[in-house]
This record gives sequence, C-alpha cells and structure tokens, in this order.
Amino acid sequence: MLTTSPLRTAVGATAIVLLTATPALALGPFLRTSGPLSDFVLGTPGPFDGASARVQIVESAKGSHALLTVKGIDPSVSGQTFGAHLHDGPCIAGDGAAAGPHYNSHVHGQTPVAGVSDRTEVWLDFTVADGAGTGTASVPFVPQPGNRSVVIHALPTNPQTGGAGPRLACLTVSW
Ligand SMILES: [Cu+2]
Repeated sequence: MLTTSPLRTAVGATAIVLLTATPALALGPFLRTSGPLSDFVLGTPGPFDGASARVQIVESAKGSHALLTVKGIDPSVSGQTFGAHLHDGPCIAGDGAAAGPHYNSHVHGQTPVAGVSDRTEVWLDFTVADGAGTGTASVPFVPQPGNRSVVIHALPTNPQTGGAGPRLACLTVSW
C-alpha cells in the first residue's frame, strides 16, 4: 500500500510579535469648531439668543480634554451657572430632542463601569461673567466621531443624575 506524507507547513513555528499601534502619539486637537448657537426655544427670548460658542477637544495621554467657550450671553444672567454637555445626536434648531442623550463612554463600550458622572460623560458647565462663560472637562476616554452637539441647559448639572433642566441652545460638533 502506497502512503504519502502529509504536507507540513511551517505555520506555528514563528513567533509573531505584535506591534500594536501606540495610542496617543498624535496628541492634539481632533475637534475645533465655533459658530453661532442654535436656539432650541424658537420665538421665545432667551439668554443665548445671538450668542456664539467655540468647542475644542484634545486627545491627552489619559483620555481627552474638552473646552467650551460661550460669548455674547445676555448680561441679565451674569453669575448664573448653566449645564452643558456633549450629546450623541446632532444640533438642530427648534428640536432639543434631536440631540439625543449625553455621550456616555460606557454606552459606547469604552469604559467598563456603567453610570452617569463627569468620568463617563463630558460635562462643560460654565458660569456667566461679562457675557461669557468657559467650561472644561477632562475624561478618561476619547469620544468617538459622529455628528454630535454640545447642548446648553437652563440649570447646572446635577452630579447624581446628569440632568440640567430644559435644553436651551446647541452647537454642532462633528468630526
Ligand atoms: Cu445635556
């Protein structure tokens, strides 16, 4: 009876060194945008009518830093603090619901721990002085690209629930 040796391949004998992509080599802004705020409450005067905003998000060694600057705010709300967050959905004037929920890193599968906090979401609350306000956030994740928005609310962010009252205005942040 004729027998043949099976062909043998060398697969498996070679150690494979995985050179994974080193994260965060390209530290720098991946989002920088500015423009007039879009009003959610059309036809009703509000403190952000005519205001404009600038948003920058920069990748850091441990996640990302976000910066929100708002200008042209009605002086009548000087001293007040307004909640502001990165939301999943787009910024559409007159349609606060379109902005969807807060961008949450757990929901996006980026962090293991579920919950609502300034570690899982990008909270950019600011206090108005001289018609302007600045909010900053540092989070241990990098928000994933999308057609998103920064939404300004009527109240400061509740640290337990993330709620901040009615949605007043938004800026498109898309990258
Ligand atoms: Cu919000």
